[in-house]
Amino acid sequence: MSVNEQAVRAASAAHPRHPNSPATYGTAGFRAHSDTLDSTMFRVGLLAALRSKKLAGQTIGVMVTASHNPEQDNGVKLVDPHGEMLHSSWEAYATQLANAPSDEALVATLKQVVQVAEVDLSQPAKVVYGHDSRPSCRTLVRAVVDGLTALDAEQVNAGLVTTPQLHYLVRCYNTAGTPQAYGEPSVEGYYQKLATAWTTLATGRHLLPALTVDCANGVGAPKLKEFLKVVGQDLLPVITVRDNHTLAGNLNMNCGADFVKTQQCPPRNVELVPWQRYASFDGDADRIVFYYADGTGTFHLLDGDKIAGLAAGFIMDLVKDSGLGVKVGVVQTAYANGASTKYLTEVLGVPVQCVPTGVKHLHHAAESFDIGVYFEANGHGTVLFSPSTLAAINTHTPASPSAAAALANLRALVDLINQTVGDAISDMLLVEVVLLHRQWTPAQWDAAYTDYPNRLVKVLVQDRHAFTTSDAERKVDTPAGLQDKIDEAVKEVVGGRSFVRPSGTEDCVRVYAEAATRSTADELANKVAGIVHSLAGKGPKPASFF
Ligand code: G16
Repeated sequence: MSVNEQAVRAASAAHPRHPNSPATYGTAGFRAHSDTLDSTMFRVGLLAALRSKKLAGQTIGVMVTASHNPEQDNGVKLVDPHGEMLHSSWEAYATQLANAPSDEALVATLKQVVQVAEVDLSQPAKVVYGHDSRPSCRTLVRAVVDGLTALDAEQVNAGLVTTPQLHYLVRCYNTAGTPQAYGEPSVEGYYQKLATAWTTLATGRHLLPALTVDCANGVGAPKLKEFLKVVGQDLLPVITVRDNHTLAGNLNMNCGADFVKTQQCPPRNVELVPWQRYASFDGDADRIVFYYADGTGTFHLLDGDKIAGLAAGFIMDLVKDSGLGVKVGVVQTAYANGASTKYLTEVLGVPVQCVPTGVKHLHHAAESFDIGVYFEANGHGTVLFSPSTLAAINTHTPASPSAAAALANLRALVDLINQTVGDAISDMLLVEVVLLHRQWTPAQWDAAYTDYPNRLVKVLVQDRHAFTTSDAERKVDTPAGLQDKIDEAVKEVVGGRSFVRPSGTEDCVRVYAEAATRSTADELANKVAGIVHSLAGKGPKPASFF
């Protein structure tokens, strides 16, 4: 069987390539200004159909979202059968298809991909697609559908969903009716699974004061509210703010996890009541960070690193108490605060692995542990239980009533955690369970260790692809000479650490710096940003980078 060239050519003609359409499938798929994405979406639809055919008709996911990016941007990424990110070997095909300069070239590239990837076109294809709350989604989703239709893929429209809900659905479709069945393949099934697990873990405990959640004015707002209706406010008191996902210009604007993490302050116009718990989702609800103000009004961030420490410590206690002989490991990136890595290795005694930015890298590394906890400092992460650990959790015979209780909690935790990808709703529940069981205030959680002061800066450059890195992004290889200059700057600062890497989701280079004091961390960040700017920057050098 061969590609229906006429159908593809005709469909492609309705989705001409924009000269500025994104060139590479990056950290989280394609991302760019929404006006440039129509042809990219159509071509991703084609690729999703091919990917499903390659995998003998297993369901593939397509999520239309630009997550933390501003509202005018959009993006798209593919989800593989177990709910994980598209296998990296197929990213190049996505890039090739997106760059084909004409309808004719697209047909030729498509045929080439079919040949090189050895896709059997006679296989069926099934794709589930969803989108976040961006106004551009409506038309862009239609382009995806046109791509799927051109290759006769069976389609399931998940509609408005959070990114992790789409990942969940993909895994559910592919495991339905097997011993690994992940759950009901519906958003209601997702809510039921999480609510049941939460009820098991929370019943009979003293409730904590309500958690206030900033929904970034994104899809997380309606979805969190739907979930709260299922679980019941009496068992999970939550107040939502920044929860208007339909008002133009609102999404991620001065709020949300990315704003709070990078600005190190609460969402604009949210007054923090001292010692109360707050959390912020990002635009597609796959990230979460927590925070609170102390008695002097000082802001304290509890980011992905703090979540990793909290979760790892709790799970290690449950493993020990239940008598299960399995090991916990943690995966971080270069952005992890040095103090968090020290806490994990020296206080918790847990092995820590450092990998490049991007969920696919963390997820993959976490799979090598019995229980792998992975979190990026920006609040993206989850916990993975290996198949043998799941089997042990299900079959282990506890030696005492307290071991039985720990085991029951571990079993519920397996269902509470979305193991396909980082999930703001599920991670919110994970943190809340630990705080509930420990009866901890946010300050008690925060007391585990004190972050080294740090700063993250964006630098606009001529060509971010000119920046290449190694050693899990801790060293920059090109432009030549840059690393030596960074090393010199770092040497001058007590406790200094800094690295530079190209963003995979925005057109910029990111500079991270940490040091012993706030002022030296800021100085170091500014200095390294200045070095990058003078070497490869675009536009006038900003007076200050933050
Ligand atoms: C995506 C990725 C994350 C990554 C973030 C920033 O998150 O899924 O793994 O940390 O982008 O990436 P970069 O620094 O390369 O721009 P999200 O929440 O935007 O989908």
